[in-house]
Amino acid sequence: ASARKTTKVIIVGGGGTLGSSTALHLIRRGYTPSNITILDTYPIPSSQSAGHDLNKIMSIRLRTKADLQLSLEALDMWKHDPLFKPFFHNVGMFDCSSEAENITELREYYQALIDVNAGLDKTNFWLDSEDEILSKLSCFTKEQVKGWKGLFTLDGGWLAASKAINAIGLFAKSQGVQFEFGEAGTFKRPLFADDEVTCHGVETINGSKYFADKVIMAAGAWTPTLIDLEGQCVSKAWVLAHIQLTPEEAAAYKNIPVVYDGSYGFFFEPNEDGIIKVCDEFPGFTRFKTHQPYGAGEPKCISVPRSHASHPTDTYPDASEVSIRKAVARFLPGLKDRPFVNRAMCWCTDTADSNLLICEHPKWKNLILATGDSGHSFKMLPNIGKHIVELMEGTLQQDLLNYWKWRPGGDALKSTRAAPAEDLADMPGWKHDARL
Ligand code: FSA
Repeated sequence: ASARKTTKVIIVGGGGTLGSSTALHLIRRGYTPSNITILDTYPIPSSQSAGHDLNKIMSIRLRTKADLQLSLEALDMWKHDPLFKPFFHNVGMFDCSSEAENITELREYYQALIDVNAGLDKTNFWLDSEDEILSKLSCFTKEQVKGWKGLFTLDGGWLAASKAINAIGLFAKSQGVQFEFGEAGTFKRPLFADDEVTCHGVETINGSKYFADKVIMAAGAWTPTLIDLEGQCVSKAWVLAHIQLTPEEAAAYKNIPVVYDGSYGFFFEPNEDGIIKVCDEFPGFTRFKTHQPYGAGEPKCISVPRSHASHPTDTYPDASEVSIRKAVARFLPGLKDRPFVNRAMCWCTDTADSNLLICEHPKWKNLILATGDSGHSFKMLPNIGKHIVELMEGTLQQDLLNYWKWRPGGDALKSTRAAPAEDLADMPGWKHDARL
């Protein structure tokens, strides 16, 4: 406990999901807030973080072995923790399809949820007919959902993502956490003690130096561009569009569950301003460049994110417009020709096996990596930081240590997805200002 009072921690990317959660759990565990420094290019909630979004999906997933424990812990905190509760819209989620193969997979997934013996039979239901679907999703017509089947869960819904990170930021500020943004908060390189092995700080691009006992690299999709991760993470963009509804239209969609169909995409209940977010589903877009992250002996071919925050005229590829329109036609046929009021890309970073990468760097003591979200980590905002702090303190449970360890090899370009990511260089339409 006394070590907690005096240990200084720097969180690189502290304005995003994993970083802000770490700051919160350091405070909750008794670390002295003024010994915690959050560095980020943008103020918390960092506008280039994937978590800087209207909404993200909450549901229990079983993609990796850690998912069940982590999503149950998260669900409990989204429901009960006073800091997080206001941001969980527990409207349910409908995972559906009308294609035989996908329906079989969904059924297996439903069965797997029941088989984990966590009482999920009380909150998960198989909807097998149009009438059963309409009883949960009044926004659809019977004609529209012909042949659809799927899994309806009460354990899901949407998270007001950016607002939840903002709440952590406000709490951290009120407690006295230190913040540095802009050039003063943008990582340049780690700093080492005389042994050249013990990391004891960070230099940022304006030349400022910050010193600490532990440095946590939680820069999300930017992490592999900052520190050489030996190909373990490949950063990819996913895309989103917003539709503005009138208040009357929005009222018709109030409290509807998140609807997700892997062949089309997904959409969310309109927010308080009547904005519906619609996404397609695909294996992501890379942006490979020659780039030399810290620790690499020479420049490498690395997928380097380019944020909407730094490049506000960027949108998404023409191909995404087609597939998002297809999702709108499927889910919201009445809005099929409605203009999009916002189009953007959002950057995540995949590992080969979709497990997070949360470990001490094998070469450098006290430099801790917390990245490899694999596109499914926002839902763990309330609890992931607890495990990052446990890793830092050497008390992380053995199975999580093992899933999240340093593990070069494997194919993070494809990851566990249907196909490898395509590169933005081959996808016209997203870049609108040649000067940027
Ligand atoms: O089930 C989920 O929690 C969906 S995460 C949303 C998403 O856009 C993915 O659909 C996409 O494949 C990528 O992982 C980014 O996140």
